[in-house]
Amino acid sequence: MNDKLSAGEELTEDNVGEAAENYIKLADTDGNGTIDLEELKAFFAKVEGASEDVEEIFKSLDEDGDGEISKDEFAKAIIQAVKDKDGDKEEAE
Ligand SMILES: [Ca+2]
Ligand SMILES: [Ca+2]
Repeated sequence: MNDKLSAGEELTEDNVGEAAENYIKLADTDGNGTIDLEELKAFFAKVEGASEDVEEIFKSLDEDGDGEISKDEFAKAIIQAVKDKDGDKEEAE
């Protein structure tokens, strides 16, 4: 089992699927391969303390609104986050 999660590794659209899978494994306590709101809440509570925004974050991640964050949805969110980070340089416009 590969539970390595290297935070320093650069994420690209090629490897983001794998990264998303790793993150989902961390939060997916019932092991069904997707993250529901309760799992996300528990995950946030673990990594950065309880956040009131978890429901908002969940909604923004759950693009198709089925109440679960799939690997693909998570991957898109990671790509977006990486793009936002990279965008700092170009935000002059
Ligand atoms: Ca789950
Ligand atoms: Ca979904």
